[in-house]
Amino acid sequence: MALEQKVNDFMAKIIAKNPGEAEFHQAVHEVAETIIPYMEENPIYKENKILERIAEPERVILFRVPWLDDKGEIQLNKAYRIEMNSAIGPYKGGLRFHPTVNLGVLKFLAFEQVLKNSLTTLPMGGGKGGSDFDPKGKTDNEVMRFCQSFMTELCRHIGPNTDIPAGDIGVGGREIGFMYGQYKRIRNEFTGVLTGKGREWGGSLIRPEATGYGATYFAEYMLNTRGDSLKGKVVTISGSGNVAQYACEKVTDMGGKVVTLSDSSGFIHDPAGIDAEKLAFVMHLKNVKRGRIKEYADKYNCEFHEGKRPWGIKCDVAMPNATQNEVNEEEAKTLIANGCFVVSEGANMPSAPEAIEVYSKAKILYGLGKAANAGGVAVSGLEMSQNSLRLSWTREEVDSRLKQIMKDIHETCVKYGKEGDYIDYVKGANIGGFVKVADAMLAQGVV
Ligand code: NDP
Ligand code: 2IT
Repeated sequence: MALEQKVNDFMAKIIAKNPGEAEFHQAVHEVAETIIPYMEENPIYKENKILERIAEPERVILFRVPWLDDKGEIQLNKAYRIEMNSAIGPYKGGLRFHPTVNLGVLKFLAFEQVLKNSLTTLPMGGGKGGSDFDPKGKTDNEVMRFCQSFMTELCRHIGPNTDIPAGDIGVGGREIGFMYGQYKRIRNEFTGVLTGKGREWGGSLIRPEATGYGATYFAEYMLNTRGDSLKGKVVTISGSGNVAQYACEKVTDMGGKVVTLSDSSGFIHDPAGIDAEKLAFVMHLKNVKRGRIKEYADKYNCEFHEGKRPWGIKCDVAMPNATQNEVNEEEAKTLIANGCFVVSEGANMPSAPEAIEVYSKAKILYGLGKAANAGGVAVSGLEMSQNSLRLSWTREEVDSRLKQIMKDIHETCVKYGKEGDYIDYVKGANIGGFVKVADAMLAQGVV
């Protein structure tokens, strides 16, 4: 049977078993395309149905979250925790609070997380969770009451050696604080059950920065393979949240020029570059005032493109740092036509399959999310280590470990993805992440 047919047959079963979960199908398909050929050469994985097993969560927890808004009215949200795979460590992965959250979205994220965590070199299994709660427009008190109600149920299922959640879209320091307080109150224990904690109460230095810094280091390592670097490069970034902010900071530190940022209302284009002072404005606007990116354009007198994404702006490097499927085929073609030759994904699955096809035909340096954005969860792993040691490392210590991990991930991609002069990072990351989990599952029997 031709390989394509094998992938199609495998996907037909996944689709039948998980109806309506489009993002989950998309994530599994991308992995199946590289792992099915690999299993032809390594039949032990096929005989042991490893791919089928890793595409089925070990456990899914679904619960309701009732809470009272400021008017005293009852509000109700749906919430989930997907415990995807614990072959190489406890379940680990973020929580997303966004109105688009549903089972399929969280299963795609949990599936990606298993392979990503394996790539980090640290002993972490994969999970993901969240709720369709929208923090936008809510008061701090409403967010607190929601987080407390959410954790009142979630706390039965997680633990520092079982399942360790963290942040993702809509979950930052404020939400982690409220959830940690409630966990501690119910369980009467001060442990490393969440990562992304504040530095005074068990958090790690560099965790807030880690995803954006890591995706930037990954771009640099990709450029190094062509004897090049970020110095002097024009960079477009989407998003203006946690990942986008620290990517912007690191790119600028490394000599690049960031010319765009966005939110769900549109993007700003600042040809002069978003320097440290302008970024401080963005951080205050987004993290404290919780305002819209358009205010940047008003303040610095540059263009705001309402309802648009930044991929039409000429750049050398693109960093999609907002959300899934935010670069489509047309946008990928435009990027390439404008000379972009590096894509480093801070977001999870931001490029549609057709966009990936375009990158791979053009043979650009394409660092997919599960490799390029693994720095966030890697430093979460380092936060867990520090919590277990009851010590905290310096900024320099954590940053140098982060850099080394991103370098190791890059090397794993090269090891499994090198084809002549070209490095297929999709193939490299998928196989590199898969092998460790698959071997652990083989060793642990039919579980
Ligand atoms: P934040 O909530 O801090 O920021 C998200 C940003 O993306 C905001 O600017 C938001 O705009 C924009 N955005 C979100 N959803 C959409 C949408 N549907 N359409 C357009 N814009 C959107 O999240 P993070 O920065 O933490 O996460 C960004 C991405 O990075 C996600 O894909 C996440 O999974 C991934 N990631 C995060 C890690 C972390 O450690 N935080 C680790 C690894 C990956 P608006 O405010 O208007 O909604
Ligand atoms: O997608 C991700 O890797 C994250 N949101 C971070 C997960 C974590 O546990 O730090």
